[in-house]
Formats: sequence, structure tokens, C-alpha cells
Amino acid sequence: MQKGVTNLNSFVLEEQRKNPKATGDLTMIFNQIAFAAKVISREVNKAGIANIVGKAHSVNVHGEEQQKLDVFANKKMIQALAHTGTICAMASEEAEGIIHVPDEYPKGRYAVVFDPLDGSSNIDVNVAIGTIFGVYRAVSHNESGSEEDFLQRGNSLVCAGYIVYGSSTMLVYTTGNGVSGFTLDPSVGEFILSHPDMRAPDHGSIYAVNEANFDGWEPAIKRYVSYLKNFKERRYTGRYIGSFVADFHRNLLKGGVFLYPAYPQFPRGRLRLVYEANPMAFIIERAGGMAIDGHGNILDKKPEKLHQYTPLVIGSRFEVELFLEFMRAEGQ
Ligand code: P6P
Repeated sequence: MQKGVTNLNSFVLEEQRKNPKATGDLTMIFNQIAFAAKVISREVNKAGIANIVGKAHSVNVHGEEQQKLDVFANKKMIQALAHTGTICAMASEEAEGIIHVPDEYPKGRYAVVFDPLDGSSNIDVNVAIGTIFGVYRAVSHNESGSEEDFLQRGNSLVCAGYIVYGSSTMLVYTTGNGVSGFTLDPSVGEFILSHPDMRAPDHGSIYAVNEANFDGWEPAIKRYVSYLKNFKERRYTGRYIGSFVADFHRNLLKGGVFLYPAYPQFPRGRLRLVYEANPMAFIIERAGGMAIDGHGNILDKKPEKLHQYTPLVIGSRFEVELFLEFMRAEGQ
């Protein structure tokens, strides 16, 4: 597999050949997600012109104002997957319940979760946004899927990835054996291997957190962030984009930590466990990093509700383990 030459389809096919039991269903799912990503990328990149920017004058299940691109991205992900005969159902940040496959299409044994467009409040100001996805093997005996299929622990994922729509469009994914990054070449409409075997640096010099929430944090978290600001061995700098996928992607490449602790306005944290935190935690672990909910490995956490929030500390091993030390010192 050659950097700068290999396209995504070839790479995924090679991955499939390594698994003699593979049926090609996961490859189909993945290729369809990549197709939806190309369509979403095209719209994101011309949103201002196509008057697709701005509010859709609708709210999602959480009462959050939907952006036109949110609605568009959600529709494209569903359309790309529904007919494939590989999934039992889907779960999206933009839909209250699970999304069933229309009766006219065959069902399959995978369950796909996604946040179709994370960070969408940044669309109008041209800041990087992203799509997050995760794939589980269905566990329920219901051919049309049930919530049980989507409330599995993150360490049961078989595939997880994201697309970041930034200065270029990149797709990063793992099926559990290493993390690979592809950059979209719009001139040919192909994702080309650009970041083979991505590894999270053991430590970084960046912390990403919304410090406006500082007064609402637990004392140990305040001390942790203050400690990073005054770290003796290297200078840490604060970088916060306010778009989880973009903050995560920068830290994966450069090292560092993203944290969104609980605070009074979001007592259970701000990120969603099922379709934001878990897929990214699955990726960072396979890249040698860590992800916790502030106390334990987030991939071990049993989701109770589809849209539940979770506190999140994710990134390089050093900074996440240091966070745990501060929490333990506090007797947490
Ligand atoms: P805050 C975007 O809406 C999002 O879900 C994540 O992408 C981002 O990290 C977070 O919320 C930003 O939240 O409270 O800092 O604006």
C-alpha cells in the first residue's frame, strides 16, 4: 500500500483479504460511508454559494437548532447505507430513535452509528467540521435491529472513523488493526492514502478545552489544567476550535489532550457517548492514545441511552494518565 498512490477502495479491499471470513459487507458499508463523505464534502465546500449555509429552521431531537448542512449530511448518510443489505438499522445524532431500513431493502447484521455533521455551529464561519461513524455487529435477534444493537460498549466496535472537512477533506479510520488516513483528491474524487499507520504521540504540548467553563469544573480538573499551563519540561499551549473532530484530529497528529469535563450546564458532559466519544476513543486507542470519561476507560462504559452525554478526556497517553493522577489524588 503506497502513500500518495493507493486509493481507499484498494486499501479497504486489501484489508478485507486479510480476513478470510470477510463477506465484503463491512467493505460495502465503509465504501458507502466514504461515498457519502464525498457528497457532504462537496456541499460543505460550496455551502456559501449554494445557499445551503445557515439554519434549517428546524430543531433536532435535542432541541438544537439544525443547520441546513446537518439535515443534508444526515440524509446522505442514510441514503448511502439503507439499501446495501448489510445493516439492520442506523442511529444518528439527528434522529431520536434508531433509523430502520425501509421494508423494500434487505437487512444485514451490522449496526451503524454516526454524527453526520459534528461542530455544525461552525459552518457559517467556515471552521472545520466533521462526520463521525462507528460500526457494530448486531447482537439483537431482531432482523430490523433494536436499541440493544446500539447500546453496546465502545470496545465492541468493529470499525470506527471520521471525516474532517477542513483545508482538505480527510478520512481516518480503523478496523482495529492500526489507524489509516486518506486525503480526498477532488480532481479525481478519490480518497488517497496520505497517513499510513497513524500513531498518537506519547505526549503533546497542546490542551484543548473550553476554559469558559473553568469555574464549573471539579477542583482536581482546575488543578490539572493549571498544572499543564505551568508545566516545567515543556510549554503547553491552548488550542480550542470548538469542533470536536477538528480538535481531535489535530491532537492525533501533533499530540495533546482534548477534554470536555462535566459542569453545571452539562452535568453529564457535552459529548455524546454512542456516536461521538466511543468511535473516537476506539480510534485513539488503536493509535496508542487513551480515552476516559474522567475515571475509567470510556470504551468499557455501558451506554444506557442512545443520546446520553459523557465527560471526555482523550488524546496522548501522558496527558490522559496525568489527568487520572490528579483525579486519584483527589480521591476520585
Ligand atoms: P462548546 C459542537 O457542537 C460540539 O458538539 C463539539 O464538536 C465541540 O467539541 C463541542 O460541541 C463544543 O462545545 O460548549 O465548547 O461550544
